[in-house]
Amino acid sequence: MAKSKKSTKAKSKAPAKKPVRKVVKLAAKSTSKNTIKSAGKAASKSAKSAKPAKSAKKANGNGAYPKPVAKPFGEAGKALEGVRILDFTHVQSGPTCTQLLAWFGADVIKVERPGVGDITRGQLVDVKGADSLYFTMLNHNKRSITIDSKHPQGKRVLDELIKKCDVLVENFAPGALDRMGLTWDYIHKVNPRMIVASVKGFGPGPYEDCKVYENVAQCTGGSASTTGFRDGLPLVTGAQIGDSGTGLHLALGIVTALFQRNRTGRGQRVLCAMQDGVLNLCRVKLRDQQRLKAGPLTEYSQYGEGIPFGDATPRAGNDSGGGQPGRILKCKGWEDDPNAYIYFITQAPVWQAICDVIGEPGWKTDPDFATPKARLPRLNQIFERIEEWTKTKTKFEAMDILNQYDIPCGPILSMKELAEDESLRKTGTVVEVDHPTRGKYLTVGNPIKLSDSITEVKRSPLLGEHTDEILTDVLGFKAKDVAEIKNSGALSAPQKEEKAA
Ligand code: CAO
Repeated sequence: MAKSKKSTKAKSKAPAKKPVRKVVKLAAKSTSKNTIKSAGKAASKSAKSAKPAKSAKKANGNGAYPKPVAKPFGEAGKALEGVRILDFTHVQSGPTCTQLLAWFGADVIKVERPGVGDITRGQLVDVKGADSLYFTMLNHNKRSITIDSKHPQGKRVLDELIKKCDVLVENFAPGALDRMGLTWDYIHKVNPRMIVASVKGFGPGPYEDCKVYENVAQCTGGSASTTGFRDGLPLVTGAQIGDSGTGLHLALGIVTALFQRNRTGRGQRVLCAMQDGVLNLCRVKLRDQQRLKAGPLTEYSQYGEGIPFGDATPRAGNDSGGGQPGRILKCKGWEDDPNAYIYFITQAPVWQAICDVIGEPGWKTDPDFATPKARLPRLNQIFERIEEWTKTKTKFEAMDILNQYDIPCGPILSMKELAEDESLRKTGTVVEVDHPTRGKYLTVGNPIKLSDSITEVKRSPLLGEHTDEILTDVLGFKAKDVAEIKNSGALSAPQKEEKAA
């Protein structure tokens, strides 16, 4: 804020510059190691000084914390080390969740149908004979075991897994887990400490039995009705807020249930409905729904355009969802490059700097433009004028200039630009992984950085790659039992039809 005040004092022609902050390349300067080190120091400091008072201990019921380990940050094991996950997930929502848990150090055992596996292994295939990117990018750091969960010997293996795991995660269609005989009552009886976490399309109610995919959730969770332009169709977004968004919610639910289990000693069910997850992410649109009662939504473009509001939150194009008006504006080259645009926010504290940058110093004092309230009915005019300026700069030039004055903005980065961004590579947000059948590919690494639990992104497992080691090392089956289970056909693809033909 203090910095912004400085820039607002700038004289009309050339606003006072402060040292350039190259935000796009900023992350390149601070390597992940540096970030981790400093976060680590801060954490270690607070850990040393954090001696909770006796009453505080009682209040939150955590009991005594162990003495801080002496090992350097990042070398004391991973956050979820010791937690074992029975991963019954498929497609995107569930795998997003269990991948995160695996990155935090949980041993994630993915149970897949023999011969087929997670259906995404074979969807959108780009390298013949190799697991698809759809699969590999959602199943890092996991182990794979193939089990026919409806075969009696498969049930035998699953029972042992239930005893040995802490969490069962699934996103089958409603009722599928029960049809396998794995009801909550059954699981809870076999292992009372087991947490059973599920993604479903809907929570209890009229649609609870429906199968749901990403875009259905975006439509039923309020995202589609509020995305797009007022006079156009409802739109779905490219961000997978229904699938990956719900997976994120579920991961938090699981970690929270694990934390509570430390106190209660028992597991519980965790349910995330995709509709609920999307609605949670659309919270501000429900806010606006209620604000409609108090009058028009003045920060929406349609207010300035004199178009009356209906009885539901309208689509607002690229208007900013907050109290600071923003738009996507053309930059130099927009005629040929579909991503030559910048998001520009006319944040009130930097209004004077904006006026100077775009060459409209008179707007700083003009009563029609000087205050946020006065500007609201004139947003189209204002953004058209700003766009005249942004069209003279590339999106990166505009970003560099605007950042000197703390004017919030962001270039529209293409997937190509993100894939090639050096700073994202350095922080481990974009990672190159090697895979035995498909070779090298790029993936998104763990977006959540912990200073004491460093993520190493390991390739996804081949179908059934770890079946033997899980049967023997995790479940302790003797060679005789392994042979019996394998010979029963419970772990392999059925071949009867081929023989008959
Ligand atoms: N052994 C034996 N059978 C197995 C098995 C295994 N290892 N793994 C799965 N199956 C069976 C299931 O038991 C089920 O059989 P029944 O219906 O006969 O009991 C069958 O495979 C199909 O499971 P499904 O209904 O979950 O899969 P689907 O392809 O028909 O539906 C989806 C997919 C995603 C629509 C559905 O699972 C769903 O609605 N899930 C909840 C919401 C969700 O997560 N959606 C997001 C998916 S990501 O876009």
